[in-house]
Amino acid sequence: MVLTGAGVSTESGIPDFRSAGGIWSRYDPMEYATIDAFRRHPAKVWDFYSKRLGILAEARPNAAHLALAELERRGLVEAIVTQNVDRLHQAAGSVQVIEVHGSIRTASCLACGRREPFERVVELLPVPGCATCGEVLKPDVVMFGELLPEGAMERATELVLGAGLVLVVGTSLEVYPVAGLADLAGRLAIVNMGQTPFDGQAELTIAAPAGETLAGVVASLPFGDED
Ligand code: BV8
Repeated sequence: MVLTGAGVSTESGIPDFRSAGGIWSRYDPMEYATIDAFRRHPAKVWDFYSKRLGILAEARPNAAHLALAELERRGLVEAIVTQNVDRLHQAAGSVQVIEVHGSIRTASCLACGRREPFERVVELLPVPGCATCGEVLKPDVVMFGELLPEGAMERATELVLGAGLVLVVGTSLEVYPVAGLADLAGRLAIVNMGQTPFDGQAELTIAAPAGETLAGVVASLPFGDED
């Protein structure tokens, strides 16, 4: 099974969070990515997200996303657990994708639960309001201090415990509870430019770009997709 983060999408032009020049170097997550910050200043948080929505809407899957989809097609990858909200794994053709930090696909009303699709949310910017009760809609991403989607961690834990290999790609493994999954891995391999707190537990670490590395993995497989 594969656990991915923002580093798998940087080659699609989406900045990550904690690298030099990453999103958190320009925006304080306590001011823009916590549920309390959203409740206090929804317009400010929506301004932050509307900038990201613009970038995410234009982004296309890169060689890393495509390689992971190919590995799933060949039966070598059972599923991807992603912290990304950008939908690029699905756009690359991956089927089994668990979005543990939600997605930008929809936004919901915290008061009455009404849900609006991405395209409608964009029309309602700068501060999308609920057509049912007038409250401000919240992007369906998991903000700091918010619980993860129902069942997501259970499914992710099941996949980690059942996997012959846990392959981590493009995440600093600093955000919980997801980072804790690496602790449960039997065999662990990490493809990540930067260091992670779990490198010492990994059987293999490759500090190289995810695109060329995973494309290289597919190219080096002993058998093609005809088998
Ligand atoms: C929760 C929103 C219950 C979506 C995000 C236990 C200990 C300590 C703290 C906590 C704990 N339990 C809970 C917490 C608090 C908190 C937390 O973990 N804080 C951390 C920062 C200390 N966790 C939570 O709040 C979680 N909720 O626990 O609820 C609860 C409730 C109340 C009170 C307590 C608990 C919710 C966490 C989710 C938060 N939402 N984002 C969005 O806007 O996208 S998190 C944010 O960070 C992103 O979603 C992202 O997914 C996540 C992880 O970041 P990464 O993906 O790893 O990105 P990063 O930039 O860090 O790393 C990228 C890596 O890729 C780098 O290393 C880089 O070198 C590498 N790279 C870059 N390019 C490439 C590459 N590698 C290869 N190739 C490349 N081309």
